Amino acid sequence: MTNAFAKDILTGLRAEQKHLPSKYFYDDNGSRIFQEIMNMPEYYLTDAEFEILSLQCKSIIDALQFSTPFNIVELGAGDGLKTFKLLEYLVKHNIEFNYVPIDISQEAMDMLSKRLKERLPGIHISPQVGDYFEILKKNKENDYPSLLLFLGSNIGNYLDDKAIELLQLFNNNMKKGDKLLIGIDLKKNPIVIRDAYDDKHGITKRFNLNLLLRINRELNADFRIDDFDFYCHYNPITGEVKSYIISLRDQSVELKAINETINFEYNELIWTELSKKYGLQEIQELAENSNFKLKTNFLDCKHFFSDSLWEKP
Ligand code: AVI
Repeated sequence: MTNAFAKDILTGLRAEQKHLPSKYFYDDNGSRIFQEIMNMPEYYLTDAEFEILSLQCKSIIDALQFSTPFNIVELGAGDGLKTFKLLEYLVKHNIEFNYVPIDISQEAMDMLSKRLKERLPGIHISPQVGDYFEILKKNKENDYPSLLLFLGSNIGNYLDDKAIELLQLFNNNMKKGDKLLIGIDLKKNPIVIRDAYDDKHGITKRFNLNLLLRINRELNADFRIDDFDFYCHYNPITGEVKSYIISLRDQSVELKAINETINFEYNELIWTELSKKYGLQEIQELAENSNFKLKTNFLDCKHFFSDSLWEKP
């Protein structure tokens, strides 16, 4: 089997404890549902990070201590909405920089460049579509220093060892003195976190079940969506939100494109996502374990979220 999607889905569904990778949530429909999540008042992460990047842009830029023009390389830029205030500040203050948004979606990059050129005339923007590391490797050759942006608590979707592996890879593709601004969701009142993920509108449930629809479409499968439900749980000690799909009956599902049948027991769980929350001490450890030096944590006024600035020493 050559198709990575088919391979990953099959490995997850054949496992003793079934699981599906959350990176596959984001087909066109899943990306739209994620926009709905980010617009829910309960999903505080978006507003908290927007507040940090709007109100503290001066402090963030001052903390970079770059004396020459620099690159801002945003990993997974999407619609670039969060970054806008930071870019606006730089343009307004005639600070020289080149913005390099990276995303897997060509459409998202075309729209982002068009909008930014309209709203911030004179901005230097070099959008890139493709693999983060290929692009980062090229950027390492660049003479100017770089600020990498990895926002939105994306790091929370990685298991501890995978998070360190990813951050070390970032590190290896950076120059001495380059900075990383990483968005990290903080531990807080567990009720706030529970309400953001186990939302009463059922949007996060739709986000999860959409993955079954994607499997139906791409692997010619016959998941009956009404026979599955959604469950999620926040553990305030470990900081882990874990999301699951539940099989509501004994059933089997055919994946015709790959000639496979998967059996589900009544109440069997499929683990779909980890969304980890960190304490400030854990952020310090994460930075050290991935060979960075933590410079400053920029927090929102409620102390829900941190945009943490790290340096490659
Ligand atoms: C993309 N990622 C940081 C989101 C999160 O909070 O873990 C995805 C998400 N899952 C449920 N709601 C939002």
